[in-house]
Amino acid sequence: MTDRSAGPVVVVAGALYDRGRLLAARRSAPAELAGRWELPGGKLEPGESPEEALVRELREELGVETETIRRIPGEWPLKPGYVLRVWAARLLSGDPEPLEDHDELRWLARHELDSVDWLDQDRPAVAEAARLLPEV
Ligand code: 9L3
Ligand code: MG
Repeated sequence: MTDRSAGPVVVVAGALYDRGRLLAARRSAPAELAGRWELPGGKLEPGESPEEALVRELREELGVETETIRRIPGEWPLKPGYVLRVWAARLLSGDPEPLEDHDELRWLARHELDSVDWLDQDRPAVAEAARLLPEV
């Protein structure tokens, strides 16, 4: 049984910015989420800080090295017992590729953010993350 005594399971996601765009990733699994778009990331492992977890997840899923910049304010419920928290991040090296859990990636400018079918839970997080994008 999952020990929830320390609070909800934290899922960290990255608002990864490059040249005025935000990275969107299309999930390939599990079946009920496949085809929907998200800010990439995953669950914290024991002993990790959220920032460490995010850098690891982005390395595993996208094959890139990143650094976190700051937390995007807010916290969004996922399934019961899970919450989503988002950090702004920037690329240090590499070109993101959908190595694990995704089958397509897109860099979206502010005016393109509505062009993909975001996971419901990611929509408010993306709206908050969009505030750091240039106006045009
Ligand atoms: N989730 C939702 N939005 C996100 C991320 C990274 C994750 N931006 C949800 C999907 C899964 C759970 O959190 O139900 C764990 O994510 P993962 O470890 O499968 O990426
Ligand atoms: Mg993931």
